[in-house]
Amino acid sequence: MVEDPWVRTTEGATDSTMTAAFMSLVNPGDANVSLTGASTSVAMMCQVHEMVKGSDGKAVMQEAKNGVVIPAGSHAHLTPGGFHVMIMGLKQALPVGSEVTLELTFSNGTTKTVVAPVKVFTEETDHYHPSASSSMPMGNNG
Ligand SMILES: [Cu+2]
Repeated sequence: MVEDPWVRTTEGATDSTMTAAFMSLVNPGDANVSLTGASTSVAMMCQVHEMVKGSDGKAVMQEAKNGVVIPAGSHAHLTPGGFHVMIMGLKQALPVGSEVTLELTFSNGTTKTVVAPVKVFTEETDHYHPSASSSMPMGNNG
C-alpha cells in the first residue's frame, strides 16, 4: 500500500528536467517486498535512488540496486534525504497543484498506480541533487 505520495515541483528548480517522488510504503503481508522501479507518462524514465555518504562526507545519491525493502508487516519511507523515486527526463513542467501518475513496480511482480500531488520542497534543494546529470544518460537525448 502506498500512502501520502508527492512529487517535488519543478517551479524554481535549478534543473527542471528532473525531480523526485516521495511516499510511504506499507507492507501488510508476511514476506518482505521491495519497490524496484517506477514509470510515469510525464518523464522519460524513473529510477529508485538512495542517499549515501560520499568519500568527502557529503550526501550523494545513487541508484538503489536492490530497491527499497519494505519489511513484512512494516513500512518504508521515501523522503527527501533518503530513498526516493528519481523522475528523469521530464517532458513537461510540474507546477504546484498538478498531479503525477506513477506506476510503481515491486519485487513480487505486482504493480501499483498512484496519483501524487505536486508540492514545494525548498529545504536544501541545492545539494539534494548535486551534479547528478553527469552520470545520467538523458543528456544525450538533447
Ligand atoms: Cu535521485
